[in-house]
Amino acid sequence: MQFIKVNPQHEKFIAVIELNRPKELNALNRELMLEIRDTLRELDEDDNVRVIILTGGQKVFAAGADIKQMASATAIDMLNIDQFSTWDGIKKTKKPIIAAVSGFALGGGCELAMTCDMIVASDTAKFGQPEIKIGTMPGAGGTQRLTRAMGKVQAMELVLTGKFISAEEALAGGLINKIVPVELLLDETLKLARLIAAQSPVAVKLAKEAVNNAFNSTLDEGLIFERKNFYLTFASADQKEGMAAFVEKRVPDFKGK
Ligand code: DAK
Repeated sequence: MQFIKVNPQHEKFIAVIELNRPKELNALNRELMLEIRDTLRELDEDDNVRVIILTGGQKVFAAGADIKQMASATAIDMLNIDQFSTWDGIKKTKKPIIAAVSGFALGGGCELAMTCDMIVASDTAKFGQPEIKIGTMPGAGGTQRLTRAMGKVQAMELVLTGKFISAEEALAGGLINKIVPVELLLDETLKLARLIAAQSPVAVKLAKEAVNNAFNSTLDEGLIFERKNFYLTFASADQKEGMAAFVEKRVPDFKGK
């Protein structure tokens, strides 16, 4: 991997992907996005991985798509390259992905964080969709996911002005899960990851799918979908183990079966 670092066993059941283009502030070129897509596909199939953390390290998450790479592209180039269709691969990942964000998460960087399932941010994090300042607009989910997370007026302000918001503003707006000191970013994200990794991987997958389905369905459709996934958990050994462990007053040992 040229533009990311991957540790599939950072610790038991937890993989860490780190963006690694520091000189370009982790700008998301096509090759980097393909590396993320391929890595997520592998980790999703790896039984030793239950939770994935995606981070840019302590300095910067990602300053957006690589402007230099796309500056002279035509619309047809963009259509043909369709670099951001690789993001559909991220969305298809069944295991939970937590973004650990520090410094700038701008444009495609903010969209990448929002494509993840949760966001832990350091106190230095800055979020924004500044595409408007370079004569374009968000193209990888910014107008949709930001609006769903923060509501119309907040999303409209960020998308139309290109202004950045602080971690505090992102927390108040419902964009992120929590703020942690920058030097503890990975440690605190790992704490959240461990809580999830201790649960039944089967139930986690089904629950993630049901939460995401809330964005694509009416309430009634979503409730039916949820109920079916709930019933499905009863086909797993993990459900039997979880409920037996409760009755026997012990910690469950989930196997993902
Ligand atoms: N792309 C390429 N290089 C970047 C970059 C970017 N997005 N952001 C920063 N860099 C590079 C700078 O050019 C500089 O390189 P050198 O000059 O040293 O060679 C180096 O990183 C350090 O940057 P600065 O010197 O500017 O550092 P500062 O601390 O002064 O400023 C900054 C940091 C993040 C405020 C500033 O760099 C900045 O404004 N960066 C651009 C932020 C931005 O506009 N982001 C949105 C990009 S557009 C698509 C869907 C979506 C998208 C594209 C396609 N499809 C569906 C196909 C998404 C588009 C975007 O994200």
